[in-house]
Amino acid sequence: MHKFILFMLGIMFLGACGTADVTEDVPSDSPVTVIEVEAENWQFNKKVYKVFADQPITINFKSEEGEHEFAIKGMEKVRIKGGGSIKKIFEAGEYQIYCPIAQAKGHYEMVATLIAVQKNQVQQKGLTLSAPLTI
Ligand SMILES: [Cu+2]
Repeated sequence: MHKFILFMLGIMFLGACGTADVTEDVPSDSPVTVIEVEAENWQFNKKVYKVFADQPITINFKSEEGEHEFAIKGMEKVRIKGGGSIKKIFEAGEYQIYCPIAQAKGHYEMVATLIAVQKNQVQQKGLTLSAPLTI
């Protein structure tokens, strides 16, 4: 019975993938080691930045419009004014990116999420993707 269920899941999986362009989906959701953060009035260029945990991440920050700053809640040393780059190692988890220009109109609305993902979690996902082919 178990084998039958696995077989059916395999069929459903292959069916679902048959029409989807898998190679296009994976990179956009994959963690990276370099992120490009661009700020404008009054937002960052992305809502979510996904990076690898436990390895050096380069953050390149640029104020495309107006003058902004890059900061991460709870990490006082992570701060870029106007533009520049820093390297930082993150533990797995979620962090809040914000623009710390205090009490100025619009800046406090500038928030985004940085998600640090452990490398082995990504690899496990890769294994489940190839599993139906071995049935
Ligand atoms: Cu700002």
